Amino acid sequence: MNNLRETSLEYTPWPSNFVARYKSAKLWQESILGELLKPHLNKNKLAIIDDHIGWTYQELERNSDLLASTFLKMGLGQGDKVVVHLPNCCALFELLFALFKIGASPIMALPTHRYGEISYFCEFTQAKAYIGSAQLNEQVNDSVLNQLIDNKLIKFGYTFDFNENFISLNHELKSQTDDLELLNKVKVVPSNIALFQLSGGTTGVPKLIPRTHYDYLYSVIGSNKICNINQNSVYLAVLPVCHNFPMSSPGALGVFAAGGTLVLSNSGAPDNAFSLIEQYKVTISALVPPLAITWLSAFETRKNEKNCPDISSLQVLQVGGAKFSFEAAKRVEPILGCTLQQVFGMAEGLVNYTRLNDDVETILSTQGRPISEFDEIKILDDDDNLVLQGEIGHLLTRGPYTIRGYYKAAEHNLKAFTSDGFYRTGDLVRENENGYLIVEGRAKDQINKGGEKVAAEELENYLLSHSSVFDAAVVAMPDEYLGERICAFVIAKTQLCSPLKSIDLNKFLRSKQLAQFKYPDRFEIVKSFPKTKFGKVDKKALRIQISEKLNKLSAQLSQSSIAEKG
Ligand code: OOB
Repeated sequence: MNNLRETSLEYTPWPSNFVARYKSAKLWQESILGELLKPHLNKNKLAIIDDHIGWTYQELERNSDLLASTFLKMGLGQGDKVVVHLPNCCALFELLFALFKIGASPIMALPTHRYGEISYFCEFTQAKAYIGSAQLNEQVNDSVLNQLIDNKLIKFGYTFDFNENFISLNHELKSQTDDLELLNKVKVVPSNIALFQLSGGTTGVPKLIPRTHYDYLYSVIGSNKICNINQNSVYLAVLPVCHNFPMSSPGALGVFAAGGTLVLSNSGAPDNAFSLIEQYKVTISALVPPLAITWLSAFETRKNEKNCPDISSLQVLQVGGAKFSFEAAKRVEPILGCTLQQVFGMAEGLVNYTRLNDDVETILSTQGRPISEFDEIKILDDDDNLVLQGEIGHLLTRGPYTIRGYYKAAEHNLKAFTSDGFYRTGDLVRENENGYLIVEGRAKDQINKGGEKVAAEELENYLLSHSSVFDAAVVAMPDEYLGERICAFVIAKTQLCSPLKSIDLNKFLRSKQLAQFKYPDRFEIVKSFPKTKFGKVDKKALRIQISEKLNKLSAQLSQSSIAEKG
């Protein structure tokens, strides 16, 4: 087991004057995530519901205590890393609370991640355990676990199924015990890493984001105040709940902090979601823009039907993760009858919200303002000078819940953070006269596929490892539904026996076992790339090139369909 001293060296700490400032302003409390359920234990209140079961606060607390004790007996504890790879289910929270309580840090993998990403997380963090679920996809998860074991990447590995018989991870580990003695001796301090979020990334490999109990709890409590989360709140999570948005903004943890109820589902499909809203009288949910648009269209159609579900309990719909267009934002209140809240956040920290009582114009046309008056914002030009009020520039931020450095990434941190600790978000924004941010674009080399982030460099590296590829450049191409999709421009090596085909590249990438959303939606095999005056690949020109080509193709398509009809 690692000791606390080692654990604390794994992240760039806030300088002591900032620690003092955040503590004296009572932003950072002497509390840990593992204690979040405690104030609500005597209310016999339902804390969490999934497709199979529901647990009260007491049950969730008890199950996670037992699991925590089991882990301690197995030799898992303070400072250990555990890769958590589960769908939205009650057992996920049983697991997370167990890990928080013993001072081990979960790495919050997404259900869509595959062996390619998971093996990297295990290796890079020297994780002791991997916990997946057969329910995610039997073959996939079994094979992830088997490969991790074959390659000796972890000490403990579990996949578990859950249905009426297997509802609790604790059951699966088959070590139910009332002996909480070991657990009672564990002392977890709030400056420790509570969990690792994953960065959407711009580099060859995903970066890990160490979030401490101090900073994460503060962001949750701050979010609760803004979003009016209280014991009557019923939050429906249909996005993968390990992502920072549904986990902490204010998300699942916000609901637990306030004593509300969390409803978990693995499907955001409108019919499923609307019936859950009706059944559990859901008051708030969080979506990415494409899903929000799907809900809007579906409800607009169903509204006048006789058996239209009653979603009148829904007070707030949060939309974030990617830019929500003004046109779509305008439809939320009239169609769904609830308040829209735009959320512009990042797993590294800073989260901006429109406020529930903001005027309509602000709600529809801005991405909100920061949680805290202690969040510092700078908007800079390309030479790191402040832009004039209202002008577009690079967003930098520093504050009580924004990390000071990625985990074990000293070199990258020098670029991603300024010497005085500001994080370079890579987003292009402007600030209106009321301090609200409007996201205008992105300077980072990333594709945002409807909220799912793909680092161009990660895909380029994989493509470059193909024996027939000479060079690769991955860019975003416009998409009506997702906002962006992925286009990979590839130059083949000369003197190949047979021409390089998209299908070969596709097959090759799939052999790397990556998350489905990372696979390019289109390949363009070209002879050369346009270059900037500094000799770098001109990605802007490539983006224009593919966007013009798609426009032409769709014009041709609509002409031929008119001709056919005629
Ligand atoms: C959230 O977190 P990440 O880490 O997956 O992605 C962060 C990036 C931002 O830097 C920005 O580029 C983009 O996603 N983004 C938005 C946005 N919200 C996030 N771009 C435009 N408009 C928005 N509303 O995506 C995240 C974390 C916490 C709360 C909400 C979202």
